[in-house]
Amino acid sequence: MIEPTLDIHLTDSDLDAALRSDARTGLTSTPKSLPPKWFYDARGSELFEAITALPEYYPTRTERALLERVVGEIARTAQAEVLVELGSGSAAKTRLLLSALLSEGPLKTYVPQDVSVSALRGAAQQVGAEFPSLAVHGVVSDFTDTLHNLPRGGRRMIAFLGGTIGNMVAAERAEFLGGIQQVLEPGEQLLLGAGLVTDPAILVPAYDDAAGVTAEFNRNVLHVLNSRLPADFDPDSFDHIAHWDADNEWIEMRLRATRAMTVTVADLDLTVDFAEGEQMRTEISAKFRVDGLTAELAAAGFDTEQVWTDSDDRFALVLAGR
Ligand code: AVJ
Repeated sequence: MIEPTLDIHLTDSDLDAALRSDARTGLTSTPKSLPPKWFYDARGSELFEAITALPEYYPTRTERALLERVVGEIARTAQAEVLVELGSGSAAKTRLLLSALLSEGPLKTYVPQDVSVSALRGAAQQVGAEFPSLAVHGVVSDFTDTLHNLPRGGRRMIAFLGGTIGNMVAAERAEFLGGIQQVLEPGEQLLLGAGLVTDPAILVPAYDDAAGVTAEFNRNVLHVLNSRLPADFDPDSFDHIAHWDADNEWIEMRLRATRAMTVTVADLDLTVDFAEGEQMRTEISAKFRVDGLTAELAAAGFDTEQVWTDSDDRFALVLAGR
């Protein structure tokens, strides 16, 4: 096994500063909002893992089944020497991609990128043990602003899976895709996983499950603020809302104050008033149409090479070249 390396471009104090800035901006805006990236402390990541196993939450298993079906084709087309995985999440997807890229092509290096050092150490350990011929080069960074920190050299494929692109509004996606396009060399590729617009009767329960796991995941952002700022939110006084916004074609998650409250955020010297019934946005999860997705990729300078969708047209994998 080749000893894994880890580049750290984002420290705990950078993350702390970002949390403070996001909390101040979001809690003093009208309407209030918080960015979804702060869901994912250890408990939030566990809750998300639990979500992916819920009967109502189809995206993860749909993407995984689709990837299983087409990963050989992707690997033969891509002929990647380096797999860069942005926001490297589930080990199951990674394993599928790595073994296909190894058996169908010249893969030599795996570059997982994440904001969490511990997640990356875990990934490096697992992948190193299972694929001893691969060099693992972890990158701790925020994928939205540190693309230029990705290692160069060797034909790369950048994978951005899971539908996380849906957490960005159109302008953010344009900037993000444009940034990826700029760091890629001609002939390198992006593999993008994105949720598709589907029946709201399927979509809404996926974000509002009967067991209440998504509600707890949503409220977890308040626990994160409580422990890290610290703040004194009473998470149980907020209801979970999952709303399908048909105009924007996104699911919007919100927290709704069930009573009037004043919240104190000690480190920010901030007190925040919530009216009874006030709603705070915590996430958008945009869903796409294949035409729209390829148009956004084209606008960012990508050439869509192939699009695969599942048989219910709920999820798409897109291979795009620079
Ligand atoms: C991990 C961002 C893809 O938007 O579906 C799951 C997060 N939010 N349930 C998504 C999430 C509520 C998820 N992503």
